[in-house]
Amino acid sequence: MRKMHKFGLAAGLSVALLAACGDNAEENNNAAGNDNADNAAEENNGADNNAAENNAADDDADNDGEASGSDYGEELEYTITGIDAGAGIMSAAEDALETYDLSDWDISASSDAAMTQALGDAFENEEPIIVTGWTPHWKFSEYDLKFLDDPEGVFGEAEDIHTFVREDLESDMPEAYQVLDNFQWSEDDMGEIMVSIQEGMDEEEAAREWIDANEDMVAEWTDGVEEVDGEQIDLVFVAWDSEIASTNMIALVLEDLGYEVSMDPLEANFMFQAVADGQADAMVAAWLPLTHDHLVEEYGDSMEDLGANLEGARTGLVVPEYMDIDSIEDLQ
Ligand code: PBE
Repeated sequence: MRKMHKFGLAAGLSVALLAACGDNAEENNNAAGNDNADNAAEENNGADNNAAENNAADDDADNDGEASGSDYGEELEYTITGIDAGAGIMSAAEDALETYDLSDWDISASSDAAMTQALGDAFENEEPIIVTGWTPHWKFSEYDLKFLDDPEGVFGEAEDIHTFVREDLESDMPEAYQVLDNFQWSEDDMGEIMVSIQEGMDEEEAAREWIDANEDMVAEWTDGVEEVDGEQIDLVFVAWDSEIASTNMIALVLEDLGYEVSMDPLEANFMFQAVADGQADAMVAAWLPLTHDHLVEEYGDSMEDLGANLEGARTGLVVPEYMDIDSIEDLQ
């Protein structure tokens, strides 16, 4: 049986997720109840924009759907839609503002759930939006999106996602250690679980479905590993959709081996700290070499890096295909 919420932070997260869902319903109703798209757009903007900016934005949209980077700036109130403040991609995005001289721009902190919500709202009205984005992520299957070019390489090249375990896990829990050490899958694998969850499947069910469909791969990870008898193992993660998918999946594999698994969502730095302190046993959510570099620098010496469980992930600034910009430089 899986335990959740040991660190008591999940309650706050759930509230944030619920709030995001509530917003969604309200905006959908507005849009649906409105025959005139312009009115709907005006109502959506009205809350925080001034009238002049709304008009400018509407004119662009009405004319030819094209706007230069600076027009997008005004339309977006020079705001990039970010995720949780502790995410590595948020610091990378701040670096990007500096490197590309985008001092007019800000990054708003929210959450993965709120960011994808905003993305959905933008697509509904074909409005511009810039988000901190990454792959693997279901948003790329749901929406036509593109990464903005990053000629200065602020977001780095491809990232790998590493598994880290606490010191002494190998001697304390050799079976779990072996599985975690063997665990390796692809972007598509992770993506399948993410899409199922996005389509409404329960997280654990989506992970189970993937495991059932990929028995051979799972059998490689557990090859020769002895079953255990209800030993407790604590996994930590951050509630990014990618990590929700991977952590649920590996938790089930460990449960199938006989472990009692707890899964606790934390902020990124607390996730690293928990493993470094030995409060938690493992996490499968460290993005390297760049995204979590500062956290590995701080905590890496006190834990064990079991290497990449997924190769070829990517982070950056992401926009709808219908936007007429291709590079972060276009925002200048
Ligand atoms: N992410 C997803 C994380 C790592 C996993 C890119 C949002 C981050 O930025 O820290």
